[in-house]
Parts: sequence; C-alpha cells; structure tokens
Amino acid sequence: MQTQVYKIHSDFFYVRDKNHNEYVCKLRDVLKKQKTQILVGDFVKLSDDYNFIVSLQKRKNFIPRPKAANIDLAVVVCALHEPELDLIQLNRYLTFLKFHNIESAICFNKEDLDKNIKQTKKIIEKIYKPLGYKTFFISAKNKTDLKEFSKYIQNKTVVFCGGSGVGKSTILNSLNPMINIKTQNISHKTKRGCHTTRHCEIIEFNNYKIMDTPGFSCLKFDFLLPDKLINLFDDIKKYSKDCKYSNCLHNEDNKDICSVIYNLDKIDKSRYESYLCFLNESLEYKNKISKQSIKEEELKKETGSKTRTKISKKKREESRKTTNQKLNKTNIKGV
Ligand SMILES: Nc1nc2c(ncn2[C@@H]2O[C@H](COP(=O)(O)OP(=O)(O)OP(=O)(O)O)[C@@H](O)[C@H]2O)c(=O)[nH]1
Ligand SMILES: [Mg+2]
Ligand SMILES: [Zn+2]
Repeated sequence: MQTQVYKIHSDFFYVRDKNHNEYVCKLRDVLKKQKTQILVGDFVKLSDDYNFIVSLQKRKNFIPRPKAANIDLAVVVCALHEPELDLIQLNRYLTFLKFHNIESAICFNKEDLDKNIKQTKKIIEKIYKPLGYKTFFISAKNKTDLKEFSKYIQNKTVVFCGGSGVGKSTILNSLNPMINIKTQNISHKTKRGCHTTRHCEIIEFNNYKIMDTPGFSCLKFDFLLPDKLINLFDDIKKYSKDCKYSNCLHNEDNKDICSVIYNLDKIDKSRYESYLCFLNESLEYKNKISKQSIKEEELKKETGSKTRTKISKKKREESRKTTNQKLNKTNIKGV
C-alpha cells in the first residue's frame, strides 16, 4: 500500500494514506541493512499487515536540513523583529534551497512589530523581487494580510523553514485555529527562539499540506566548492562574465581586475556580504579536504624531501578530483 511519511519519532514512522488513514510502523530489516534513510515527505510502501515499511519510492527532491522530501515549495519565514531580521541568514536559506533546486518564497512575519512597515517593504522588495522571489508580509499573531499568502501555498506540499521563534508554528495555527501547535515566546535574555518545535511534521487540513519544522541556524556552506557558489547568486554572477581570470572568486584577491567588484555599486550590499561569508565557509571546506588528502598521501610516502614536494604538488592537482568526489559523496550522505 502506498503511503506518505508525515512524522518520524526515533524508530517509529507515522504514515498516512490518501484516505487519511494513519499507521505507525517500523522499517523492514532489509532497508535498515541497506542504510535507507526515510525522511518526512517520503512516499513508502507498507507490508500487508501495515506494520513495516517495505520500500521507498523515488524522491522528487529533498533537503537535508530540515530533513524533508518531495517538496513543491519552501517558504522561508523571517521575523521583521523579535528576533531581528537577519538578511544574511535569509540569504543562507535561499542559497541553500537554490542549491537543492527547490522553489522558494519568503514570508516576512510579525509586521505588527514594525513601525515603518511601508519603508521596510520597499527596501526588502527592491532586493528580492528582481531575484524572482515571491514575498509576503504578514502578522500571524494578528492574522493580518494572510489572504494572498494562504492562497499561494494551497494545493502544494510546502515546507516552512526559518530560525527559531520567527513564527512558523504560529502561521500554521493562524491558518487553522483547530490545530493549535505549541508555540512559545522568544527568550528575553537571548532575544532568540526557544526551539519549541522539535520534529518535522506534515500537517494537512483543507487544501493545505504543510511541513512545520524546528528552527535552526547552523547551516554552513561546508559542502560546496568555492567556484560553484557564484552559480547560486544570479545577481552577482551577471557581472562576473568580464572578470579577467576565469577562476576569479570575486573577492579581495583580484580586486583590481574583478568585474564584480568594479560593479559593486549595482549589487545589494547584504547580498554581496552574504556571498563573501558563504565563500569563506566553502574555502575553509576546500582547504580542509585538500589538507586531508595531502596528509593521506604523505602517510603512504616513504622519505626524501624532493620527492615529497613533487608528490604533494601532484596531490594538489588530484585533490580537485578528490574534492569533487567527496562533494558528491557529501551530497548523498547529507540526507
Ligand atoms: N508580535 C507578533 N508575535 C508573533 C507573530 N507570530 C508569532 N509570534 C510570536 O513569536 C513567538 C514564536 O513563535 P513560534 O510560532 O513558536 O515560532 P517558531 O518559528 O515555530 O519557532 P520554533 O518552533 O522554535 O522553530 C510566539 O510567542 C508567537 O506568539 C506575529 O505576527 N506578531
Ligand atoms: Mg515551531
Ligand atoms: Zn571576479
């Protein structure tokens, strides 16, 4: 029987069929042995007694954080205040979703806390509309301006992503007061959310199918090679064609001959800052894996400083290949 996983708790998988019958089951040993990882949103087949998942259907897509599969739309939820709006964090989510080829929209929540909402809207829309993102400004608490947003997310499998305390669960409650998911004030001390939602779960009602997820902030670009990052920033990439070096990373290194830096006044400051921030993370990643492979090579080697230099030089060339192999592995493993 074909069902969809809507919640996972330790070894238990909560699944639902298309008639909304729900079952709790475990994973068949053979799937465990194959190290098959089941995600919320996965379509699975059950055994005749409904006690076991016996097979996993091919995924349309997935994201490793929050762990979710078969997504039509990701909504990145941000608070305008409490916690304060952090555009680098927003760009982090958007870039990560773009890497996974998942369509995204942005929902700016807590508009009731913004005294200059008109001005804020103008600034934000100027950045994100040209990038093709649909943006919504709402107050989940006061249930204002929900109409357009709620219509947009109907009849799709939607995942709510965003930091803790931005109001993901409150939005769900405001769309259907009958569900009443636990929410909690942000901490007075840290001004951050309290990680109230602990598990990813698909909530279905009327024409909605929404995954509420726990907020988190430690998403890092430690899985991507530095030269690939530019492909995830269309607004910066468009100026990179005239860079003198084809391997230019558009940072301080080649600043006098970098066409991106020459055109910086045309790029939004927070977008370029985000690019540099993620670039540093991916440079660290590249450094780490090439050091690792040089170390491995040196361990294999016997003695002789001349040969050593030669081998490590050669290794550096090889490490690009190794890097790509590791990258491919990481993407699969990242599930
Ligand atoms: N003023 C105001 N407060 C809001 C709004 N939406 C949510 N809140 C409050 O923000 C706090 C956090 O909301 P949650 O819905 O728990 O946030 P969350 O994103 O689900 O957080 P995690 O589950 O920790 O990831 C709660 O006290 C909500 O009442 C809003 O539109 N305006
Ligand atoms: Mg929550
Ligand atoms: Zn450049």
